[in-house]
Amino acid sequence: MRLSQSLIPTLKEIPAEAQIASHRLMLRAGLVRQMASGIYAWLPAGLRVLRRIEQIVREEQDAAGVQELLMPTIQSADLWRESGRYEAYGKEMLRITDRHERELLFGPTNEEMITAIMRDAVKSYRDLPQMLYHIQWKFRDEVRPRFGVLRGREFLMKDAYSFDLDYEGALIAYKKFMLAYMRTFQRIGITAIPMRADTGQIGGDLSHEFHILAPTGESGVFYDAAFEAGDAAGETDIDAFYEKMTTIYAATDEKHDLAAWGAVPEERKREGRGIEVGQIFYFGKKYSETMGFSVIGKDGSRIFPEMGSYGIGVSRLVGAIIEARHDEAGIIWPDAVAPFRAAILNLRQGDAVTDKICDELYARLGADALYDDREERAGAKFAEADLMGHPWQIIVGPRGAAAGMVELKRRATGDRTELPVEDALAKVLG
Ligand code: 5CA
Repeated sequence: MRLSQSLIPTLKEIPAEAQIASHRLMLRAGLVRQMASGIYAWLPAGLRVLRRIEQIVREEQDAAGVQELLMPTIQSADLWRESGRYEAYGKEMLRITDRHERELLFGPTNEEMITAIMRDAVKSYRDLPQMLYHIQWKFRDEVRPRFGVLRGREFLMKDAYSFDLDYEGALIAYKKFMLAYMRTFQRIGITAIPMRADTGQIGGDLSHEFHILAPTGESGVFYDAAFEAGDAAGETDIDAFYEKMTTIYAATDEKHDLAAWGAVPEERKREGRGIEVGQIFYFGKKYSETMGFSVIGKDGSRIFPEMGSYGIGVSRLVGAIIEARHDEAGIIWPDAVAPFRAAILNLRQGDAVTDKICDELYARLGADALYDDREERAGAKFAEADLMGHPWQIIVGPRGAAAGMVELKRRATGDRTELPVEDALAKVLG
């Protein structure tokens, strides 16, 4: 994209309404704008990040054998009356009435709907197990929407659901999702730690939250430094992986167990704050029984499937990644989710030599590059590139350009090296 022709409305001033770094930076870097309390428009650069995260999440769900479908945002109240959650959900649910006085709602999650779909389609034990997911906007009328997209009212979630004939099957599904989640976060370029958690509105008795460490996190977390290695997803045996994830100590303050904590060696004890970017639940027959979803077993008996649900906060991740990866100057995007892989900074726009090199770089890098072709001071271009957090900056100044050289800056380390155009391209593309 050419910056001169793009809608990337960066701000120099610090927006007064934003209390934490990620919110300030998302506004300042022109990624989002608030349209109503807790409701955001995703501007072009922000949408690119959201889509990249969504795509990694999708690929890892697909790789784990989970099938994608798409359920609507609007649901009928009657569906939720079947599980008893229509009344129980309370004020967080946005309730809507249509022109025929029919009661609808904007879905905060989809356990009821997926159970109804399965109830209609699946009749025999032969049709199970199944795992399904979708990536869809949710609405929760939070009492206190805050911190930008971290706690919004409208937000993008990947939610998945598993259906099994027995507890053993359901536990295998739970383990598969835990592994898929660790792989997803590793690919995104962040360390997330699974922690035993309460089940809240969703219900059930087994649950883990996945937390990214950041000082501004809403939850207090306690964990064993063994999690800092960040190589958990490399484990190939799923049972060994699950055993490891659930025996090394990690808990949110709600579930903190002082006895177990005492057994962690002093030098490995870590306390901090975390942002919950995902949560998985096993809740057995809670929805299959209340909603009358059963299949005929091998011996002709009626079996109510064992279920679990598995969420990732896709839009929350954008803010959470920035909380974990920024400095005074701006965002430091991990390569995998950056809106642009590289910025091309033309330090003398209109100069035949710098323009020629920049055009060539832009042609080679294509949509992965943001070309700063504005007639701006070099200082302003540097500051804006740092703010936007592109993993690479290719700086093209008149002196180097005359000799076919450019400067390559790595945002994460600040390292700058002068090198020939081809070598810079090879590094950025490599
Ligand atoms: N049905 C289950 C799992 S599919 C469910 O709804 N789980 S949840 O309530 O834990 O939400 C899943 C994820 O969505 C959370 O881990 C969090 O990352 C994200 N999320 C929840 N509420 C919000 C919110 N108000 N704003 C942004 N993200 C949110």
